[in-house]
Amino acid sequence: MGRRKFIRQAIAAGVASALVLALAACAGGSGSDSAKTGGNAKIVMGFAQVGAESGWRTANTKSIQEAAKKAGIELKFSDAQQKQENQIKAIRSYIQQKVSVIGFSPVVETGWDTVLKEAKDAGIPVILTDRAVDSKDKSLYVTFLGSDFVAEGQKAGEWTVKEFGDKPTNVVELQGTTGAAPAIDRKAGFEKVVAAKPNIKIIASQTGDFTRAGGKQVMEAFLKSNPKIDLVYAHNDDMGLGAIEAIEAAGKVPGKDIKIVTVDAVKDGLTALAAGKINFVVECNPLLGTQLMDIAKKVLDGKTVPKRIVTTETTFTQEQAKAALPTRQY
Ligand code: GYE
Repeated sequence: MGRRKFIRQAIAAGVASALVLALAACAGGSGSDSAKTGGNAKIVMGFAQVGAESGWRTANTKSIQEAAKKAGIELKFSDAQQKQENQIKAIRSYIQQKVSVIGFSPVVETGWDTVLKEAKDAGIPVILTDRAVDSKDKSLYVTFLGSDFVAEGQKAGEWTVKEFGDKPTNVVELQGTTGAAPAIDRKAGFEKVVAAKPNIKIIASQTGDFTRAGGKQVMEAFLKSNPKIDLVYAHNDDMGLGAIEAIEAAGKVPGKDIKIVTVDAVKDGLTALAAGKINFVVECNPLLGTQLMDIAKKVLDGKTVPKRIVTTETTFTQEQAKAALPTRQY
């Protein structure tokens, strides 16, 4: 090969490989931190949390903060006080700050398409955790990490059917936040199971907003207008604990005169279960932090992650609560 030809070829090869490198950088560009920064910049996660409404939420927030620290991820955290408009503002501010990735637990299921599209257009991947959105366009988020809330409702329903058999049973339901995925799904799961038993009737159902105060207030009203209540189905422990206060104030014995089944299995809930004031608890695991950080790293590395990652969970009887409490983390 002549010298000139060799040089020409070498230049062409050099140009081609530079092009490949540039293309690779562009391809990873939509949200890829390493592509944007040359591979060694710190990951910044903006996390739009629901609020601080329950023991579950407190444990979830702690898990996310601790896991971010461990993973070396810088966390920008916002508490929306259970208000959708606050979460939308938080997400917009994360987009403006050009965070690497957004973690998000949507307070309600509907109304997110516009802001999620803004994140997508800015090339920032969104990871849903804990609660889901009902967006038709699944490309608006990378994955949804969290529990199967319908299954949780079904477990509460199955226990109810076993516990009450063919006895005429009046159930009052304390729903979670109106429009929230766990409120919608826990209601549907429970109803699906008890529908097969005409002796079990849901005689009243109202939201207590997932808070202890809300559960207490709604239970007070239920007690006033319903002389015969056999079971409280509370969508979370905190509302169940509020109901206990209302039942005791009305001169009745929770766990005996009126039975209680709840969801979450936080320490306070399991303590009431072990004390016989609650009768059965379905677990919902709030410790999602480590998995969330792992997913964020994978996504920013350009790896694919499953569209849905379901948390594994169990249930607790009074005896099982006693055994679990000494080592319970949350
Ligand atoms: O059950 C409740 C919290 O979204 C699974 O939110 C979560 C729920 C949890 O307020 O305690």
